Amino acid sequence: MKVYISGKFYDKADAKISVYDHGLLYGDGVFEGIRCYSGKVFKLDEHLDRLYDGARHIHLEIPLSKQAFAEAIHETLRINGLKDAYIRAVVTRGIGTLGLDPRKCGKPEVIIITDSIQLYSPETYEKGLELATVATIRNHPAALDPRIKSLNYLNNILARIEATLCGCEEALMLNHKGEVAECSGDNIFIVKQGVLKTPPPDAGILKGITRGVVIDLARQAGIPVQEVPLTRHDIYAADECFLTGTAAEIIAVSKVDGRVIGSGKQGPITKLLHQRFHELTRQ
Ligand code: PXG
Repeated sequence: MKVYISGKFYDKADAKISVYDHGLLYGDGVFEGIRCYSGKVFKLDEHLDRLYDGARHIHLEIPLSKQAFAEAIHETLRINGLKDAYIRAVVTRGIGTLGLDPRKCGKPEVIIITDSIQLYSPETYEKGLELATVATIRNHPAALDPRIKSLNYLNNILARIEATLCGCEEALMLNHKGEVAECSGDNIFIVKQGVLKTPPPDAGILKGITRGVVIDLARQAGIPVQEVPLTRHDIYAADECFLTGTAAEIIAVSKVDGRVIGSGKQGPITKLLHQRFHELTRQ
């Protein structure tokens, strides 16, 4: 497997970044997780828009146009002979000094890794995922806006550790207002009386690309969709609950904090959206 680093391709074993890179020293950078289905990169423009918006926010100038970035992704897939893949695009601040000042860094590094990803077992997709609400709240948007997919994922990792300690595979994270935000690496949806509901972007969440696709698919299927603040009560009392993300795609939630959600199995609307998503990506 070849890895792209700033215009050159390296074997996986030789694909290395300096220990002085502020991406490593401070988590200073942005990234994307993207999927390629049957040779077509899924929602590439949306992923690049989010990457470049995040870079703007952190005052990081990506040394490639969006078009050149897209070409680099396609070239990496081509060199590795991949048609179905998970793509990790990373832009770091670059090599700097042992001080925070990003002005002391040289050129940002652009990294493109192509590989595969399987977050959950087929059995978990079948049975549904168990969540635990964790004490670690999602980053306050005024501190580090969750809309930036930054290289600093400690907030999410801490949440994941807490979930694991509770015997669950995913964490339900609340925001600073105590409302439901999202999971450590996925957005959350519920169905209540035929209405699909998910927290709005200003609840302090990553505005997931899969989330957007699922909202579109639901509207096309005539399912009413509401982007509204949700509480834990809404989750516990939901008829259905599922998560969305590039890696997980759509996965049903069977239990939250020990409460069985709906029937405890993948509900009819989750199933329909899962099928539509599959048709869209595997057509
Ligand atoms: N919330 C958070 C915090 C995320 O990190 C999502 C929601 C879903 O967004 P997308 O755009 O993917 O629908 C994410 C994305 C991994 C992995 O390695 C995690 C994500 C994406 C790809 C891989 O666990 N999270």
